[in-house]
Amino acid sequence: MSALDTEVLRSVLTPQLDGDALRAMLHSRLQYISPEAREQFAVGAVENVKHTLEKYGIPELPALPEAEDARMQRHLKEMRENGITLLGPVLKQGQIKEVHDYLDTRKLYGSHVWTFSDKTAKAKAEIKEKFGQGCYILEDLLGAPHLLETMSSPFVLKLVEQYLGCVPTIFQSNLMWSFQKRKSKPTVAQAFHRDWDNFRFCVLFVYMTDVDKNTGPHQYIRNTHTVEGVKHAVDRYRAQGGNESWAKTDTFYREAKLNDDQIQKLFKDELLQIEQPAGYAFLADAFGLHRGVPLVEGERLLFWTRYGLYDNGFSVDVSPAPLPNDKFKNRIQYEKTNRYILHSLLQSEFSLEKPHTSIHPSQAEFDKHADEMISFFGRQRFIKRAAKILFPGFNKPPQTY
Ligand SMILES: O=C(O)CCC(=O)C(=O)O
Ligand SMILES: [Fe+2]
Repeated sequence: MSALDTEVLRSVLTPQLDGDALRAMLHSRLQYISPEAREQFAVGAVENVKHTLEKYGIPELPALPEAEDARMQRHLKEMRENGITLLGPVLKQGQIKEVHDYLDTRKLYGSHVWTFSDKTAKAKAEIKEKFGQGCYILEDLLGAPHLLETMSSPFVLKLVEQYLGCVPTIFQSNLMWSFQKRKSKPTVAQAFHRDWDNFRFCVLFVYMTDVDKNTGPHQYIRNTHTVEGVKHAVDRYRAQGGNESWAKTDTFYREAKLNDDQIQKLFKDELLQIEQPAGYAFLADAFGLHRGVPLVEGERLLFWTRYGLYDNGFSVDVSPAPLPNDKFKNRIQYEKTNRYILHSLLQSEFSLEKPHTSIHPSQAEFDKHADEMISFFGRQRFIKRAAKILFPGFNKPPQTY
């Protein structure tokens, strides 16, 4: 049997949250299902994650003090209504300088995330010359002051937990430079798009340089993070006599097929453009349409951390494996819940035993391996068995889109 087959067997037969093959199957399912099915799936997935956490004795995050809780509730409401909330400054200018002083001693990789680079560290000047984007490897991100503390602040974690419906798993964190657009290839994430990272997830973004209209402001289309929200926008557009072909709902569901100018015009009342100084943070459900506007001048450093329902394997984009925790554990509260939350970045009892694989089989590839299992279990039983582990009560494979 191939390694993948062994993994399939192990994770299907062993009800564990993080089985590689189960995770890969879920990822491939996620890429093929409709947004409606994605929302439905999320409900069952949250229930199952909660059940699993209970089994592992991982408690919910502690409640915030009263005033903090009131502020958190306001942000939570905005997240639910708009898919984005502006958190304001989370790092002071002195702290920003300390981060940059540290990063000046580190080298960069020539892509938006480490795994898509040639994996050879280079000086910033060289990256800037040759690539539109650059990034640091996870070890240097976590080695920098203040960033680990920011992504795991009790306020942010509680807000994220409430938004997702269960204790989150941080599945990726990154520091990405964007440079003024050169003649070379267009850079990643500068056209409106949805991220399909997980059945439910959100992203903490922090500007690490001052961002104005010319230096790559983030744009987010409010209320495009839910199926309902997009339906409303499309209905309203139709009511205004909008062009039918534009108003096709699926145009806005899988990918933004319109060009960026059309989207900006269509959603002009919902368009949020964030021009703020370094240290400013916002939390976004990145299933909603968003992008970083291409830079007209200068350079911009963006820090992001992605929170989801389980370890979906995306941490391999920023590091070959979770890092030993000894250098980091004294910087933050590192009790059981936080060890779980950080388990894809820092080694703990919840981390996968072997390094992650960045290979998420496509539906076809997965099915090929799954086919070999079918003679064993029968197809429906195989899918059902796997689905039951994450989604009790779920007894039909999702409709493909
Ligand atoms: O650069 C930006 O503002 C957008 C980045 C992005 O799309 C993402 O991290 O999901
Ligand atoms: Fe994105």
